Amino acid sequence: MGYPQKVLQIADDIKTMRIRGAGRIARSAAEAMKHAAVEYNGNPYLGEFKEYMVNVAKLLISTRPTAVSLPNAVIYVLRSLKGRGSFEDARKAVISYAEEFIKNSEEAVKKISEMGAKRIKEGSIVLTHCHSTAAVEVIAKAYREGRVLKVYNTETRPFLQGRITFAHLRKYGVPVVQIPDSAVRYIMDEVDYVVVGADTVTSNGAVVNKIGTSQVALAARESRVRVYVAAESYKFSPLTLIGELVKIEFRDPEEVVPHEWLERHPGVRVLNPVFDVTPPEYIDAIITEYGVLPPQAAILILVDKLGWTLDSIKYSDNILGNLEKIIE
Ligand code: RUB
Repeated sequence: MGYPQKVLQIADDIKTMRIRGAGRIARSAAEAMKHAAVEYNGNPYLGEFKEYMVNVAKLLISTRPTAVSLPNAVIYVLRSLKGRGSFEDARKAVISYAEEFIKNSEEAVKKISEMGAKRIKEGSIVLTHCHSTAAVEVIAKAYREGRVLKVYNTETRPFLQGRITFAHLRKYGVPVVQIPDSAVRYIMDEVDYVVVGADTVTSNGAVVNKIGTSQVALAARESRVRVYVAAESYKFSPLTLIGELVKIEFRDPEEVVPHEWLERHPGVRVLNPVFDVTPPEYIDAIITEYGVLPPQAAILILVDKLGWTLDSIKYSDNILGNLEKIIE
């Protein structure tokens, strides 16, 4: 059985980065799961429906490898199938869990903006990198409260997500100064806070975010500038509790250099890693919807708030290969 057009479109939009940013990716994936359930036109048998939903989940999870928000959102919705007695009951459960995930996710960003803004002192200069909805919302709220004077915003090569951040901050009326990524250290003496988002937070508080974030954090540390990470709880990775490493995505060299340049230099190697890891020592706090935490307390979100235990991480090292187990 094929998948609804809208599901295929969302999967393709995530892969090609028309939908991007870990939070938006997660919400769109939940939306796709909902659509898959609404538009299911196979046999009305529970077993068949479950198999179909697992396949949709696999398709969505395979689109991008780094942001854990994607499998976390899909698995949240897939879990709704556990213990269902009938096809109709299962279909309704998928729809309501997907809606619940999206609503909770939007509320989490709002709470983060409120708590995060309070951490910024009046009259501050903030630097941000890439485009993070959670970080932008913290900065915009802080600006409305008179805490932010100006934002330095990196262009974020090679994909230039900084231009999206620029547009959002401008829409909120925040004074923004665009800088190339290479100007971060030059400007850092003027900066009071770095505020960035996260694609994945590991159980030891390391933050995986857009390539260059770790360089920004390094420069901030040298200048004793505070680094805040705005991250909803579904950015925390349960598999890192059992020592899994986060897979860093590498994208097309043509995002870095033009096609003609590559043709003129046959055999040239161009690397395009799109995320990097900032260790917990370089982060002052992670702002979540459950509160502002030192990065070393990341494990509390996974265990206390999300309820993970070592025993419950049964799908271990290969999520894609073990999704069926989640709904047994
Ligand atoms: C986006 C990126 C963002 C995080 C957090 O990378 O690294 O900082 O995803 O964003 P890409 P948000 O553009 O490659 O998806 O706070 O919006 O979830």
